[in-house]
Amino acid sequence: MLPAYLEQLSHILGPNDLVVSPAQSNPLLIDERQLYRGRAAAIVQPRTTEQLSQVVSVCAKANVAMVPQGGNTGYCGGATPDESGLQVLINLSKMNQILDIDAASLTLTAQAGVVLADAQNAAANQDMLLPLSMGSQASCQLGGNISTNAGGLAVLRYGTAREMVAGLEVVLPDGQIWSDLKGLRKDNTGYDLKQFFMGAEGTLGIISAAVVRLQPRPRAQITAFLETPDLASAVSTLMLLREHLGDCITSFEYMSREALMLTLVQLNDLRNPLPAATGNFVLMELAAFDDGAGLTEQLTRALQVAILKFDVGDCVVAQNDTQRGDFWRLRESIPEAEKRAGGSIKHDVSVEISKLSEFAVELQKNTLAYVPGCRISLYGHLGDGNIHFNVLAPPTLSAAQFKREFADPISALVHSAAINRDGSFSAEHGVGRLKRDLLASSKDPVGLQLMRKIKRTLDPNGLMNPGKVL
Ligand code: FAD
Ligand code: 2HG
Ligand code: ZN
Repeated sequence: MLPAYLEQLSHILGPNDLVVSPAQSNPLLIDERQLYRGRAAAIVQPRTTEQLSQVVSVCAKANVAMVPQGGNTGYCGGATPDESGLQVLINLSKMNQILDIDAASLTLTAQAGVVLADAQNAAANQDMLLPLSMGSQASCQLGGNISTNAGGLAVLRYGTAREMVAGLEVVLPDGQIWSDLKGLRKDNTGYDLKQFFMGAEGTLGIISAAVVRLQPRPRAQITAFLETPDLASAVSTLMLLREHLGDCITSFEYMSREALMLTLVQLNDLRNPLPAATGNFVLMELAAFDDGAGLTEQLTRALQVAILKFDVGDCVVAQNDTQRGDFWRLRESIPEAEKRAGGSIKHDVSVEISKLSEFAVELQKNTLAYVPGCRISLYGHLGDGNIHFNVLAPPTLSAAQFKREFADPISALVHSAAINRDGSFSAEHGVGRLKRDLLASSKDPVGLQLMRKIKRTLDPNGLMNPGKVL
């Protein structure tokens, strides 16, 4: 016989909204990186905020823990239930309606389960830009993006997910609905409550809808692929370009030679735009509100200075949308390339941009000394001081054995290097289950105490995504 609360859930949900078939449920119980395989008492897919609220209320009354899940692309196991089989997985995929686009206010209001790419397209269809973008955009959801405070490829100009949120609706751990979807630019009526839920990774409530800020859509994008000798030169080049071009620079992504070559080997339909280059690479993008000719000229002049001062090499500018797409595909395919090579030990660390080069050089040296022959796929959001320092097995070891034996010590090396330089051990992917202990051991004690107090206040029974973050 079903426990009473499961019986109640089946009355709240539509007949197909309780996932029962293993073909449907299995992928939802494993995280993107296959670090965790959970079990669930039930997997539910509500369609409305009211249904979601009733589901949460039933679980709360039965003292059953809940795990919110969006597109399940997260990197820290935050959306996977534990192995007990006692938690209810609340998957938001069916809450996928765009509710409103307001051109005057430049906002888009949507249910939390809208896939990021669908929200981007809806904005573009009305000649506006939703500037959040990342390699997982075909699967990740707005609610997941906000809950992880996702970064991505245009933080340099537009900020992280948090900076794009103008309003939220949240189902609290007891089932109450807190709604602030007015999307006001200005509202100084006390605490900014929505901030608690952004980056909380589903530990304080379930985001059911959001108002996100849009931007005017640039008329032209100048996308350039540049050869650079090293990170230090790339950082200096960015500083110089900022002086010349101001905040037209929307992206400035670094790709080490090793990361790019790995991608070209693993995805053999991709081409290197600079086949003769022997150094490392930067993919940068500028936004213009005219035909872009003037900005291209300014960029060319600034790069001529960078060639002389910082030894940068060749540069190729995309001539059309297809070429632009090809450049971006190279950058966005690096995670897939690592996966095809058997996987990597992944890190997403940040330090002040002025310390980035020295940090990475020393870390590379120490990592290679620890595991001679390992391959370091170093790339990422240079403009944000955030790099992915991903380590792949040396040719002498299988990827599986390498990850089994070396994941912990190499991650300890990388994370302590970032922490010792006043950096962050998780610049964009969050904490989840994977880095919970690291947070507990490295966060400032007063900050940690405050976080625990907030958790206890909003979720006194500890039912919302327990075991994650805190
Ligand atoms: P999920 O993985 O489903 O969940 C993530 C966390 O949020 C979990 O703790 C979950 O409980 C919680 N959550 C999900 N939905 C809700 C909700 N509605 N309410 C409350 N809590 C919720 N991340 C970046 O920041 N930048 C990148 O550039 C980037 N690139 C990526 C590229 C690839 C190829 C992949 C696979 C991942 C990448 N990621 C990146 C990581 C990931 O895509 C982001 O963290 C994304 O924001 C997660 O969204 P999701 O909908 O998949 O969330
Ligand atoms: C990116 O910048 C993502 O491409 C993924 O944050 C990084 O796979 C990774 O390590
Ligand atoms: Zn990233």
